[in-house]
Amino acid sequence: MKAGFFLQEIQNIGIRTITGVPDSTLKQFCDAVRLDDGKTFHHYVTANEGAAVGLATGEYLASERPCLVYLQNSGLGNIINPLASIANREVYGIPMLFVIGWRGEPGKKDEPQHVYQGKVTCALLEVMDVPYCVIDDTTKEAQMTKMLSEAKALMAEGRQYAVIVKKGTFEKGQGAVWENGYSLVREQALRVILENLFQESFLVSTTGKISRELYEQSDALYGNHERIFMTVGGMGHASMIAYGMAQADASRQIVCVDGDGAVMMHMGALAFLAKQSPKNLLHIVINNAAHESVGAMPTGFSGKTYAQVAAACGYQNVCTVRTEEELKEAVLKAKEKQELSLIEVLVSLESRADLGRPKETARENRIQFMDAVLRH
Ligand SMILES: Cc1ncc(C[n+]2csc(CCOP(=O)(O)OP(=O)(O)O)c2C)c(N)n1
Repeated sequence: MKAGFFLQEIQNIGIRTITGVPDSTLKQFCDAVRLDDGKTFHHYVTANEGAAVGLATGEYLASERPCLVYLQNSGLGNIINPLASIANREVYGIPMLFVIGWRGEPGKKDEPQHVYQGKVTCALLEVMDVPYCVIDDTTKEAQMTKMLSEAKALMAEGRQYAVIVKKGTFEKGQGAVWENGYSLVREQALRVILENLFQESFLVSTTGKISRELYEQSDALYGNHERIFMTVGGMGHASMIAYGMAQADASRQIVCVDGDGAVMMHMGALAFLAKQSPKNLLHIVINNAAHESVGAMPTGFSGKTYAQVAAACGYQNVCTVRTEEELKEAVLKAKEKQELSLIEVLVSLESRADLGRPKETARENRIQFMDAVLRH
């Protein structure tokens, strides 16, 4: 199905606002929304999926129009609370249409963080009182039109409806391409971080390609990756995992390697970390101004730097760097200072097409990591 056709149908059922957090399964849909560029739809990338449900609620209160909320099924966890406690028909009855990318579909090979979430996706919608349909590359346009007219009827009663989208549903169309103006390649930045921190620290890395690149780079440099805990799912929680480790034993140096989209997702962690101010935690934010791992949709960030946000929260030592030399200098300074530090690294949108994935299971990685930690 063409994403353009889907958007046309969405318009026909009265939707004017599209909001959510991007997903690789929905890349063609996301690209089509970006290329629309506000001509037909208002479009907002929110900090997290629950925030999109909030926005959709406000749009309905103000205009009686339902919104489209798009998300990867990993984001279901983030919408559960506003869905159950605001939108559900036993509360306010706020209509909205969810478009959900289905990672970890049973029977299809996918990464470990998607397996369980994929298995419970339909059951979660059922228990949340959200009727749904499932679409794939065999779904005909006429079927889609019918499903969306059912969605429209349900939404007229204050209900929600979900379209679950299998991998490969939307045809490849015109990709939305942009550059962020930064030249440092993320993988080179990660190499500098490893060269200067791996041997004396434990790293907690964020969801997406940052973890995959760190895994490969640390294997290349040191022949192992045992000092890296990859937060493969639970996007936005790496810094709190890092804090959990830092507070458990102050003699260990902990480095959180975060992404800008992930920091946005649960930005309250910055305020919490500043209040605790662990001396043994270094927070590095790799900022490419986008959700690069899932198709490079720009994040909804305002343009101020993450270093400024962290400083305003109360981090003691912050800086923003753009080159390998600046990064190395910032890391050495943070090591010397021994206070809560945040280094924001501005990187380009490049990544390798042949980037690998961890070879072990998630549980094996966790065991290797804990062995290394407990040996320390
Ligand atoms: C709760 C949740 N929502 C969405 C996703 C899909 N997802 C995986 S990686 C990623 C982008 C991460 O962006 P950022 O932290 O900026 O790192 P980058 O990919 O740009 O390196 C997204 C949205 C997810 N894994 N979990």
